[in-house]
Amino acid sequence: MHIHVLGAGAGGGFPQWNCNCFNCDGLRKGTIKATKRTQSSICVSSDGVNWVLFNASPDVLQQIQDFPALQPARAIRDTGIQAIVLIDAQIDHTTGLYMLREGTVKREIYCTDMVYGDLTSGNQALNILGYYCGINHHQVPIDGKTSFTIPNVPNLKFTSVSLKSAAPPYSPHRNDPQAGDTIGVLIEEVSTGKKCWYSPGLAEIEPHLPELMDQADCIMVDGTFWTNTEMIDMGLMTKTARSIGHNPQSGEGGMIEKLDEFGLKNGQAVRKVLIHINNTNPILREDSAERATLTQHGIEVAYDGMDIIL
Ligand code: HKS
Ligand code: ZN
Ligand code: ZN
Repeated sequence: MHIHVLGAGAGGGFPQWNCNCFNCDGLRKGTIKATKRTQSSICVSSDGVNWVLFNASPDVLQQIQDFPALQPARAIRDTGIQAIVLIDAQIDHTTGLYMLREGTVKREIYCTDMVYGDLTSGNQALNILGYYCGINHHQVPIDGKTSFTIPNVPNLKFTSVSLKSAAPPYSPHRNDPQAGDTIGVLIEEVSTGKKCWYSPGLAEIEPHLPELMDQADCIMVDGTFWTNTEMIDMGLMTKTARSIGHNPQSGEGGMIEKLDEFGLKNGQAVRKVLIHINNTNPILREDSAERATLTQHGIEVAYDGMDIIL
C-alpha cells in the first residue's frame, strides 16, 4: 500500500497567511529549521495508478501538480483520483472540492450522512458541484464493522468509525455533536493485509478506537497542537485544543502518552505519524526540544510529499 502525504498542515497551512508567530515569521525569514506545509490531505493506492483522495484541501491543485502519479494522462481529460473520502465537513478538508469541478465524469464522494448534510446545507459545496461535474454520493458506514470498497480502486478496503468532535461553525448542528461529524478510517490492502489508521482530527482516543488502531501497521493521527492551551497562551483563541477537537501531543492523556501504548505489529515497529499540524506547533521546528521528544517516542512528523509504503 502506498500512502502519499499531499499536505501535512492544519487549516491555514504553514506559514499561515495572516500569522506572524515565531514559526510563521521564522519560516518566511528563513531563520528556523522547518519546511512549509499545505493543508491536510493524503492519497492512497495499491496499484500506484488508481488513488483514493482523503479530503479535498484548498491546496489540492498544487498538491496534484507536485505528485505526478495523480495525473496518469491516459486520455485528453484524466485523473488518477478515482474517489474522494471526506473525514469531516471542515473548510480545510472540503474546499478543494470546488477546485475539482471540471469534467463530465461525476466525482465519487464517500462521506457520512452528517457530512453530506453539512455540505448540502450550511455549506453548499456538494450542491454547487452539481452545476459542474456532478457527484455520486456514497454513504460511509460508521459502525466500525461494516467495511466498504470503492469501484476502480482494487485491493483496498475501508472501515470507519465515528469520533468525538464538533461539526464546523456553519453546520446546523454545530453545538449539538452527532455521530458521523468526524470519522477515523482503517485502510487495508487486501492482498497483503497491511493497514493504516487515519484520523487527522482526533479529540480523544475513545474506548472503541484501540480495537481498530491495534490492527494498524501505521497510525496517522491528529498532530495539530503541542499543548492544550497553545492558542490561548499565544493570545490567538479562547478555546482549548481538546474543545475544538484536537488532542494535544504533550501532557496527561496527550497523544505521546496514548501512542506509547501501540508497539509492535507482526514483530515490526508500528509507524506513528502526526499529520494536520498547526502553524503554531513547536514540532514544526526540526531542531526543537519538542521534536526531539517525539523522536524519542518513535513518533514521526508528516511533511508534504512524504511517502509511506506498507
Ligand atoms: C490558526 C488555525 C487553527 C486551527 C484550528 C482548527 C477550529 C475550527 C472549528 C483547525 C485547524 C486549524 N490554523 N475548525 O488560527 O492558527 O472551530 O471547528 O481544525 O485546522 S479547529
Ligand atoms: Zn483543520
Ligand atoms: Zn503562525
